[in-house]
Amino acid sequence: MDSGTELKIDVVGLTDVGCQRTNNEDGFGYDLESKIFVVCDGMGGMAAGEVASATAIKELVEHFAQSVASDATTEDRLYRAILHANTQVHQMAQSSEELHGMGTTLVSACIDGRRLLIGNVGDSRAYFMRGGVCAQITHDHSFLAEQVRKGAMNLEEAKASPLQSVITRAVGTAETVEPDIFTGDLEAGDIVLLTSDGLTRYADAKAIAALILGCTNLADACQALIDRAKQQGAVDNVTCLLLQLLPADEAA
Ligand SMILES: [Mn+2]
Repeated sequence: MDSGTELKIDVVGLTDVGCQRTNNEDGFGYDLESKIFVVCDGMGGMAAGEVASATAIKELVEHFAQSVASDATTEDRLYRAILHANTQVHQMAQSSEELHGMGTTLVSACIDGRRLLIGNVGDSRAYFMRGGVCAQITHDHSFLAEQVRKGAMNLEEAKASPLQSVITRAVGTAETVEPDIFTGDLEAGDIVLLTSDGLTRYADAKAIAALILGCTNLADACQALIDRAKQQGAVDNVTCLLLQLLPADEAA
């Protein structure tokens, strides 16, 4: 097809409290007009985790949408929107005793023509799938993933460690934050998954690909991913946001 043709975007997001927790600190959000998509996994006492994730989602999406008129590159707009979300969550955390110390992971995708940009902080992940093959794009900002990357631990040791949820970067816990930004090119048919650790502790890239390929539409695929985590006990909240790029004339 003509590579200049704009791709249409199909999107489905689902979040589930899981099988053990009583509250859901995960969340997702998007704005199809400005083509920004985000999943956050909040942490903090009482309801603070929910406040952190909801605030980060709202502030990121709004800031990114409002910056569309600026001269900044899309990379810069995404980067600044993450820093803005960090500032807002951090200021709110400082403003009350109950919210003190709250924070959230953040994984965000934006689509700029035929380019995909991913920005992340923490251990929520982005995966990319083309031609039935799924690969993790982001690098977890977690103690165990960093030990493995440094060669100080192997994957088996990391899997057996009790330190599964120790993250090394978060949105809102400090005045500043350093997101990673990844970019790639998009083709019709490509699928992007943004997801919290509530899924990835139960499904690797291969399992994710198999589940998505076993479904005939994006909504069923999103539900199948959530169901996989729940069938295995879902000790944590589970959130999945799936995007698929479609040729303009095939969009639903
Ligand atoms: Mn989680």
